[in-house]
Amino acid sequence: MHEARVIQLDRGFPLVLLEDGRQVRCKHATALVKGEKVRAVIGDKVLIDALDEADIAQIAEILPRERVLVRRDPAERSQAQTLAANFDTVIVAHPLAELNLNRLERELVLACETGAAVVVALTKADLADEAQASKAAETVRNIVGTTAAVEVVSETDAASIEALRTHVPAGSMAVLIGRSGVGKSSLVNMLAGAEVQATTPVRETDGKGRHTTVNRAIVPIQGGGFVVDMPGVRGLGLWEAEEGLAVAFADITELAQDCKFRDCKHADEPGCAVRAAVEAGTLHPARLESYLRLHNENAEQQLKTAEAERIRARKGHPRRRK
Ligand SMILES: Nc1nc2c(ncn2[C@@H]2O[C@H](COP(=O)(O)OP(=O)(O)OP(=O)(O)O)[C@@H](O)[C@H]2O)c(=O)[nH]1
Ligand SMILES: [Mg+2]
Ligand SMILES: [Zn+2]
Repeated sequence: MHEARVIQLDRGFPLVLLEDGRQVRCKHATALVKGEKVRAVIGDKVLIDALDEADIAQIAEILPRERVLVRRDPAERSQAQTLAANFDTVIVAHPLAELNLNRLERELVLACETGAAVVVALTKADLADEAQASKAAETVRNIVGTTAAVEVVSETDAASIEALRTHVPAGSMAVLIGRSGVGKSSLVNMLAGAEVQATTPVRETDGKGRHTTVNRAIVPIQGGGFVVDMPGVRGLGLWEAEEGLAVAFADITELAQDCKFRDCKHADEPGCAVRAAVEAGTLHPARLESYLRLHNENAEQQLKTAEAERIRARKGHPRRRK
C-alpha cells in the first residue's frame, strides 16, 4: 500500500500523486464504491494498491478527511455531495460589479461550515469605476465582518493578485468557489504565473459563464501554495450547515443571545433582540431575511435527511455517512 493524494478529477480515472513524485491513474476498489458509493474527491489522501500492467492503480482506502466542502447533492435532495477535501482556505470569488448578496451569503455559509480560513475575492474590479468599487467593497466588508478577509482583485492589477497570494502561503491549499464566469480560472492562472487553466469570455447575450472548467485539479502556484480551481457551481444547497450559519451570520448569532427565548425564531416572539435591532436600524432587514431563508433551508434539509435515514433503517440499510 502507498499513500497518495488525489490531484486531478476529470471524466477519466482519478489522478493521484505518490510520495515518490509519480502520478498514476486509479480506479476505486469495488469494496469502496458498492453500497455507500464512497468516491475519492479532489484533495483526498488515499491508500493505493500496486499498479497493474495497464498502469492503473487501485484506491483501496480513503483516509479520514480533515476538512470537507459539502453541498446538498443537486440530484438527490437528501444526500450530501463532497466537493473537495483537506484544504486550508476557501476563496469565494464574486464579481465586484455584479454583487449578488444573497448568493454571497450562501457561499459564505458553505465556506464557513468547512472551518477553513475564508477569503472573499471581489473579481474583475477593472469593470467598475472607483466609486462603485469602493462602495461594493464596503457593502461586502459589512456583511463579512470579521469572518473572512476581503480582497478586491483584477487581472489588470498585479498587486491585487499578490495580496490574494498572501492568503495561500507555501504548503497550504485553497479551493476557489463561485459562479461560472466570475474569473476563478483567470485567478488561478495569475497565481500560477502561467496559463494552466482554460478560460472563456462570458456570453454576451446573458452575461453568464459557460462552465469552462469541468475538471478539478490541484494547481501549484508561485510562492509554494496550491489552489483547486472548482467548476462554477450554480446550485449551492446547504448541508448540515448550522455551524456555518452561526459563523457567517455572527452578527445575528450574537444578537440572538439576548433574545428572551433560547429557541427564538426572530419572528414575532416577545423580547426578540434580533427584531429589536432591525427596528433600531442597526441590523439591515435584508440581512435578517437572508439569514432566516438559509436557516429554514438548512432545517428543512435536516428534517428530510432524518426522514430518509428512518426509511433506510426500516429497510435495514446502514446509515449513510457525510
Ligand atoms: N475585465 C476583466 N475580465 C476578467 C477578469 N478576470 C477574468 N475575466 C474574464 O472573465 C471571463 C471568465 O473567466 P474565467 O476565469 O474563465 O471564469 P471561471 O470562474 O473560471 O468560469 P467557469 O470555469 O465557467 O466556472 C474570461 O473572459 C476572463 O478573461 C478581470 O479581472 N477583469
Ligand atoms: Mg474556470
Ligand atoms: Zn429573537
